[in-house]
Amino acid sequence: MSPQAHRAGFAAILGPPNSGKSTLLNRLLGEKLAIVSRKPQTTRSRILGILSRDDAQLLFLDTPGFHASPKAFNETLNDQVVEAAQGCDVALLLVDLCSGWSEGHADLKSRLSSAGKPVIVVGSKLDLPGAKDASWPPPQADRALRVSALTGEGLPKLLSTVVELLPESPPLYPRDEISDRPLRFLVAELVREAAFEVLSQELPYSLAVEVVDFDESRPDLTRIRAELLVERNSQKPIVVGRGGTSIRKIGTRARREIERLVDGRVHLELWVKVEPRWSRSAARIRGLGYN
Ligand SMILES: Nc1nc2c(ncn2[C@@H]2O[C@H](COP(=O)(O)OP(=O)(O)OP(=O)(O)O)[C@@H](O)[C@H]2O)c(=O)[nH]1
Ligand SMILES: [Mg+2]
Repeated sequence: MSPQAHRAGFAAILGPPNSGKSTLLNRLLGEKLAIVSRKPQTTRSRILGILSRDDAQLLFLDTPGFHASPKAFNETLNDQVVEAAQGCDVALLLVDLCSGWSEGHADLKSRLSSAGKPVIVVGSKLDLPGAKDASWPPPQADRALRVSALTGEGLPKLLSTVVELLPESPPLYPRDEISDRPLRFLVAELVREAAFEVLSQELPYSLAVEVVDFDESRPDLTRIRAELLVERNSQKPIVVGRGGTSIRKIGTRARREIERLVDGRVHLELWVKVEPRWSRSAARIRGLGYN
């Protein structure tokens, strides 16, 4: 292969909940595409982040945390993880250095290796105290490196390792695109992230966000109306907060992030709506973009 040949392909970011997958994606792209929180199971759907360089186009797939649970909603999540892994050229298997290698890692690693996928085992959160002393690399890893998505340490090496494993190919997506998800979905996710931050422990797990109106007709202001869906009447006052304080805080935080994403002024209107059992309906989950 000639040294200047262009490469392109998919790298799936896999790992247990909270291992830092979404943070890594955002840092690699330099954009807030995927939402991040301290709570596990933040990511609900596959998100593609596109990094176009002169020599290569890297297509990173953020995925929900990998784990087993009998609930319909969690099964949908696990299917996506397996699907993302099967469709990729390279798998990045994240290991939080402070939590270590688990049975889930070993299982996924052996499934990927028997499917012939190159796997880079990525130790995450290298900046945390104790991370550098944690046992490394895991014995099952044939390629392993450690990174911090917070400081950027190890990321250039990670990128060059991924590029070497990608097939020779022209770019697969337009070079100016950063994601395959519509802006509406990214906006809904930023509202969900703000709700995570403001409500913290009180957040109903089954909170979803739907952008119901997205008006870009004025050049100086984007008007957005979004609904926060909860499953029970009793959850509505939690999201609204006393005298509306929580919903106002969510709106302020989300608006700031959305203004960065759309690069302009935003008017954001939020409503809380009770929609019983949305998380039990596969069609509704898809409709909300969580797949
Ligand atoms: N110190 C430090 N914290 C990190 C780093 N990467 C992620 N975190 C933190 O770890 C937590 C989880 O990060 P996420 O990126 O949401 O993890 P995830 O793997 O996408 O989690 P799920 O989507 O829930 O599966 C957040 O509080 C992040 O701020 C890192 O490099 N250093
Ligand atoms: Mg995530």
